[in-house]
Amino acid sequence: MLASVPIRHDWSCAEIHTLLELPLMELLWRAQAVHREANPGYRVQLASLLSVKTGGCEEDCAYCPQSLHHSADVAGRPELEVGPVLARARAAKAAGAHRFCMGWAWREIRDGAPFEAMLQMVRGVRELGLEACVTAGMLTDRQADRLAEAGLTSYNHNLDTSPEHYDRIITTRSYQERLETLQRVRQAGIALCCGGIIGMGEGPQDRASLLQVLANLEPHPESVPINALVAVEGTPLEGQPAVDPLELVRMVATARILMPHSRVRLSAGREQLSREAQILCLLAGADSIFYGDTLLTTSNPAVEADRELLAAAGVQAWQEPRVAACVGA
Ligand code: SAM
Ligand code: DTB
Ligand code: SF4
Repeated sequence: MLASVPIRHDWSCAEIHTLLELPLMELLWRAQAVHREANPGYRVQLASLLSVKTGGCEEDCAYCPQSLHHSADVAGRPELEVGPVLARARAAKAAGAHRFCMGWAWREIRDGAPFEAMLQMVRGVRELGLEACVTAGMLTDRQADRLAEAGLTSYNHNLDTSPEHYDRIITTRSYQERLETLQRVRQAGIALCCGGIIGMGEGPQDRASLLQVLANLEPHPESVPINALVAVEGTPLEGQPAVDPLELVRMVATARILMPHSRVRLSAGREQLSREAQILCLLAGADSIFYGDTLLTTSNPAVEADRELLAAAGVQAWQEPRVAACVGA
């Protein structure tokens, strides 16, 4: 527990909005104070991402190139089997990754052979000594329990945006269903990875409202991915203007202040950021990135570029599970 940073779950939207709009130097100063205490070495977790089941998803998420509803749908890619997935996990580990995240373009987890394969993948990734994360939509209590038994470290399920802006982005699943999924994950004892996306036409109040829902979850999600929209051609959001990098810095800094112990992951959209903007995000409190040249379907900076980025920033990657490295913290 941090000595001087209170952990709160009662943030008001107005308080968060005020933080988001502080003069940048003041916001960075406050975020730094929290970040330096929580993570004095500025160490960064490298998480590699692999799409196991790509495209053909029945949900209509307006940002997503994997939705059946959009002409961007990247259909026709075969679902990956256990062997090739574990080979990719081994390669990610050899390249220095600490967590291996696997994605399924599903509305919800399906029982049967694909779920049994998912469990084998989780076991295999854990046996390699990596943290394992799955993102595959909604799940049942039983599926959450079985994932926990298989050793799953974390389940990613994003809120994506504010409750107020949500209906303009997704109509096939409700905000409430997302919150219930998060609850199921928690009840099974799996760590939560939950965040959102900026750049989808939301206003400053929406960003504050998304952060309010996240920060008022008790406990806070263990990791909070902050994505900038990757505006993919053929999705309804293809024409959205690029996010101002300083807006992303503000989002990261505010998330850090609100959720001092959470891993704040600088996620999609890094390819559009300069090296300097990424370093500002690290300074503002980001302590994790996706590592490897693809996200799920879109590209991400090359491994070599990220090694150079971390070297330029003078920060190190986690090599061991964080609990072991932080005993007593
Ligand atoms: N189908 C599952 C689900 O929706 O939870 C798992 C995969 S889904 C692609 C995981 C997350 O990726 C989404 O919730 C969204 O936050 C993020 N994402 C997808 N497409 C994106 C894009 N074009 N730009 C930024 N983030 C994106
Ligand atoms: C998250 O918040 N962002 C990642 C991960 N969790 C699953 C996904 C980003 C996807 C970007 C678009 C794509 O590559 O398809
Ligand atoms: Fe499907 Fe997930 Fe994409 Fe939504 S974000 S369309 S649920 S793969």
